Amino acid sequence: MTAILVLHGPNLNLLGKREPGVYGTTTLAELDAAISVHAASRGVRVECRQSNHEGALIDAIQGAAGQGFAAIVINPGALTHYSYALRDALTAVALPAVEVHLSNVHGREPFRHRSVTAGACRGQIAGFGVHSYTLGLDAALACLARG
Ligand code: CA2
Repeated sequence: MTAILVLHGPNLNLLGKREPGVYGTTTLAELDAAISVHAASRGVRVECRQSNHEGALIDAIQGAAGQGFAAIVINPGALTHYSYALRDALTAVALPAVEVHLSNVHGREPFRHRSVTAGACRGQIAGFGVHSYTLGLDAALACLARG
C-alpha cells in the first residue's frame, strides 16, 4: 500500500488551543484523524508527525524514502519563510513533496508571502484550513500517478 509522510512544523502542536481566529479550532490530533480518514478513502496509508525542531524535520525528510514513504506532504510552519536547510533537504530527496498551509499566507503579513521551501516541492496549497492537507494529499497522489 502506498504510504505518505505528513510533516507538521513548529508550533502546529498548538492548533486548536491558541489563535482560533487565524488557525481554527481543530486540534492537531483532530487534523491528523481527518487526514487519516481521507487517506483511507483513497486507499493509502499516512503517517503524521509534528516537530518544533528544524533538524528533526530534516531527519524525517532524509529518512522518508528508506522508511517506505512514496511522497511527503509538509506544512513547514514559519520555517517556510527562511529555512534554506529544509529547502535543501526537500531538494536532496527524490520523493515528490507538496507544501501546505492552513492559512492563506499570501493574504497575511509580507514576510509570509515568500516561501523558500515551496520551490523544492511540486507545488503549494494554502488557505483552505484542514482541507489544505486533504488537497495536498490528493496532489501528492496525482504526482505519484503521473510520475
Ligand atoms: O498557515 C499555516 O499553515 C502556517 O504554516 C502556520 C505557521 C505560520 O508561521 C506560517 O506563516 C503559515 C504558524 C504555525 C503556528 O500554528 C499555531 C497554531 C495555533 C496557535 C499558534 C500557532
